[in-house]
Amino acid sequence: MVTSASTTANATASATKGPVRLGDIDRHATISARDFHHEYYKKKKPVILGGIQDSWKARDLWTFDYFRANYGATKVVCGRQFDKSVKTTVGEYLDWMDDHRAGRVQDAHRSPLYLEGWYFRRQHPELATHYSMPRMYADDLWERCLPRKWDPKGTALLLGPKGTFTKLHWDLMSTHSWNAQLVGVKRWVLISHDQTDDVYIETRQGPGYFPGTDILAPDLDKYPRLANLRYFVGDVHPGETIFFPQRWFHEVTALSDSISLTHNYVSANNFLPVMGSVLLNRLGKKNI
Ligand SMILES: O=C(O)CCC(=O)C(=O)O
Ligand SMILES: [Fe+2]
Repeated sequence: MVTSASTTANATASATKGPVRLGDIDRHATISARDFHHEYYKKKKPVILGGIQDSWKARDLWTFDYFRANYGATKVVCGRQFDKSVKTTVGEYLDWMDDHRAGRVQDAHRSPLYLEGWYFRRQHPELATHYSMPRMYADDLWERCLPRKWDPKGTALLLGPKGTFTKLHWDLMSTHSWNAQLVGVKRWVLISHDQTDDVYIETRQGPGYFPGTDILAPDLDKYPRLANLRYFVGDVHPGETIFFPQRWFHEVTALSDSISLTHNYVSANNFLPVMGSVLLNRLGKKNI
């Protein structure tokens, strides 16, 4: 059962000028594959789902301590969105998180240093056995049919402290996505692709952060078109998984220390756009 309405502009749509909150992202404690297919997949509508992780080993196993004890020496790159990226190891990053928590480091950026892309599948394939592809997305054509070397690097772990921020963007190559929240809570802001004209190109799919483009705190003098945007919002809690279809813009803030798992995928209803993007990429064209 849907526990929150999502389509009507609510009364909180402020009198003050700025992006308008349309409502909450739909949320279900559980959902049948059939209902998911009809209500969300076919309509290309985002939703937050419980239940998906219930049978996952990762659900209890994946903690900061577990990653420190077992993967401390693994090389990773942090902080890709902001300034220059930092090469480190999982263990060093977690030590940095401890220092950050204790107030021993100063952060000059909009987001604390963020391990936002630990592409673990090649390095540590056993981690991929700790979860299973959600049954609703069983037609993941990328996983099933396409050459592994074309993998768009769409599967990653994200670890970070409270306050990490991912700027508004849409995901690579017109893929659909799911993002499973294992530890901590994240606030997601979602904007439909039919508003693309009012989203500045800087924030589509590319590196770099542009101060003033935050949807929850926009600089409307610098980015006036942001005032036209209509967004949905939802907090994703441990054990919940958010699904969002191709080309939905999203901005994400960690409300507490967080571990999440992201996966981009291809299915029948986005296969052609993804293939178009793959082709453009292989021809060396930017596809944002
Ligand atoms: O969790 C975040 O900070 C961003 C996640 C994201 O953009 C994604 O999963 O596509
Ligand atoms: Fe994303």
